[in-house]
This record gives sequence, structure tokens and C-alpha cells, in this order.
Amino acid sequence: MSEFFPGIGKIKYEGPDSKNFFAFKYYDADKIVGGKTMRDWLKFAVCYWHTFRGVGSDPFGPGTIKRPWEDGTQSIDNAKRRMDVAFEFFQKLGNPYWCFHDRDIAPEGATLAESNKNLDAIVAHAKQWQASTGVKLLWGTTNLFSNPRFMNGGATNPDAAVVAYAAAQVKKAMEVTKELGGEGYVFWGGREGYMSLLNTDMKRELDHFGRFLQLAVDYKKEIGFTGTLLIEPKPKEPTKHQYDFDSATVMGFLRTYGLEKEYQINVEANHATLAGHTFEHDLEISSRYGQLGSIDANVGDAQLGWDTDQFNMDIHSTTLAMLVVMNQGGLPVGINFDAKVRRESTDVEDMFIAHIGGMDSFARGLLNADKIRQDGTKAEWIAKRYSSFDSGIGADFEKGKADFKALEKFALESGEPKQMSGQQEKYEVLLNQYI
Ligand code: XLS
Ligand code: CA
Ligand code: CA
Repeated sequence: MSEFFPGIGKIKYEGPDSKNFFAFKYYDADKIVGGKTMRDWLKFAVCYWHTFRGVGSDPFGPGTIKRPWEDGTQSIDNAKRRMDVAFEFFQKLGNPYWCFHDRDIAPEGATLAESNKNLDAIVAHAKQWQASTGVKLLWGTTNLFSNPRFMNGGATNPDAAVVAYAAAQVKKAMEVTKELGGEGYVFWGGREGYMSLLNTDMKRELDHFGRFLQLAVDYKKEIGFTGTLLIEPKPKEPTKHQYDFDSATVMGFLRTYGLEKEYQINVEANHATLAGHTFEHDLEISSRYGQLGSIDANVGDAQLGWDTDQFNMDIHSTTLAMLVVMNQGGLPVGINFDAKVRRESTDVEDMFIAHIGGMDSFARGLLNADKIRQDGTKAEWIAKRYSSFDSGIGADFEKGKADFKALEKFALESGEPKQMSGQQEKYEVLLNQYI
């Protein structure tokens, strides 16, 4: 069998002093950190869509990236060869997982039946590769946004025929995700939203979305798929307003439709920032409500302001992210590199360097988060900041034992509260000590 990345061997851990771009400086898969291996804390996945289907096109120009293994056809042979390339890449990089959309891995046919047949052929091929390499599927998902039929949405489309088509596609993608042993199944609703309220019956669309997600729960149970169902929030792009705006919105939506026990959140860093939050904000809020299931690891660009899906090389950001993950004891699903090399990064070597850098960046974040937790100063300071709720009127308030009259009595008797500094700069200096 031919080798697609000759000259690049298995990527090894060489430690922080190494200058080798084809080695890990921090990601040491078997190293124990906070009671678990790095492999288990991080559960890294490579995404198929960017890394093996991305060509570097943007709204101003076509693809710049030409991979030597592509023959330019939509054939099953080309799709299989691409899958061979992917598994060589996974084995060399050492990521334990991968992720895909139904339409990334197999060509769409002229009919739904033909598309399903194409998908089956490629899934059988992937299954063989998974068995021979031990690389596992983190999650599968459905592309309900590229084909023109979904221009007005999938589950929230105003045309019932399109909703039925979307359901058929999700049904099949759930079946193949189960077939490949996926640990999760993600719903990202890029066109589940609207471009103009003038032509939109918002309540009807939201009710349809709730119904559709309930049908996915029912089908999951029917086929015995034991993976986690996830929703990936994003505020906009491609539609002007997307219903899964951010983690808080999604959690409110899930509660409205009685689905909060069935779905977890897949937080993507760049989507959180597009919603006007930080990455760690969306992680923290979903984690504190017990719904942080998985992460799409990437970063946007503050100056560009659109979904640039870059590899996250910012250690501050990965430290704060991994602190949330460690505080909740790990991720039920994992960390998927939903990131792409730049349009100008056209060498195959860039694919490796980008992922090695991203993995090291999160590994370093993990090590820093562990230091923060071991040291305990941050947690101590926060506990002290809220300590007035540990006893007296604060504890009565928390336990529901103090009503407005009791709180008023306390305020009248105690007078003006003493000023308490937020000490933000002190916390920022403390954080820098671990990074
Ligand atoms: C697009 C999303 C998408 C999902 C999977 O912005 O990130 O790639 O992760 O459909
Ligand atoms: Ca994503
Ligand atoms: Ca994205």
C-alpha cells in the first residue's frame, strides 16, 4: 500500500526543549496529570471536513490547496483513497479519535437512496481502518447546510418535504455513527435560523426544531445507540440569526422542550466569541449546569470577526478552558480540532504542524490548569470572596430561610456594607504565574 506522507514518521513526544516541529513538546499521551492520562483528559479528534475536504476556498476565490492524492472526481475510489490518507495521518499524528459529516466522507448521489449506498461503502471502509488502527470515532454529524435544498433550513424549513428529507439524512447518519462506535452525535444548525423575520413564523420553526430533536432521541433509543447527543451553538453564519445562539440559549431551549436530560452541549471556541462571549464563558455556563459534553477546538480572529476556524495556539485560552474541564472531572465526549490550515498554508506538512501545535497548546493548558488546582490559591480567594454566604444572613438567603423582610431588617441594622475590592489585576497576575 502506498504511503501518502513519506518522510513524516510517527510523531513522538520530545519534551519542551525540542526544536523539532514534527514532535510534541507537551502532549505526552501516557503522562498522568491530575489522576488521569493526558490522552483521557484531552480525547483529541481530527475532523474530516477541514483536514481532508478543505481546499482553502473563501468568498473571494477558489481553493488554493491541491492534495496529491485527489484525482478531482466524486468517485467512490477517490473517497476510499482519501480515507486511506486520513488513517495514515491519524496513525502518524497519534490522535485517538476522528469526526465526520455524512457528506464529507462519501459523495452525495443523484437520489437519497444512492447517497445512502455511497455512505455505506465508505463506512465499511472506515470500519476496517478503525479495526486495524484502533483509531475511534468521537462523533458523527449530518450536513444539513451545504446542499441547496437546505437553503431555508433542515429541521426548521418552512417546507415539510425538506424537513422529511433532513430527518431521513439524520436517521441514516445516526445509524452509521452507531455502526462505527461513535461516542457522540452532534447537531449543528447552521441554517436552523432565519435571514429575515418578515417571512418567518419563529414559534412554529422552534416547535418543529423541538419535535425534530425529540424524534432523534426516540430513534437513538430504538436503535440502541448509546452515544451522547449534542447541540453545537453558534449565533450566526451562515444565517443571520441562528436558534442555537449560545450555550445559555440552547440550555433554555432544551428545558422548554423537555430535552435537557437528552442533550449535552458541544462548545466551539470560535462560536462562543462570535456570540460576544469568551470561549471559557460558554464552557463555564454549560459546565455549571451539568451540560458540557464536548469541545470544538479552534479560535477566531478578533480583527476579522467571522468563523475563521484557526488552530488555537493561545495558552491563556487553553489554560482557562482546561480549568473548566478539569473542574468537572473531564469531558464525556472529547476535543475535536474543528480547525483548518490557512488558505495560504498549502503544504501537507502544514497539516501536521497545525495539529501538533494545537495538541501541544491544549496539553500545556491542561498542565497549567493542574498547577492552578494543585496550588489552590485561586479557589481559596474565590471561596473567601463569597464567604459571607457561608453563615448568618447569607446562608439564610441561600437556603431560602430569609425573605425580603428578613433581608430588609438585616440591611437596616447593619448599615452601609463595607467596600470589597474585586482585585481583578491580582487574579490576572496570579494567572500569569502558572502560564
Ligand atoms: C460550523 C460548524 C460545523 C459543526 C459540525 O461552523 O463548526 O463544522 O462543527 O457540523
Ligand atoms: Ca464546529
Ligand atoms: Ca466553526
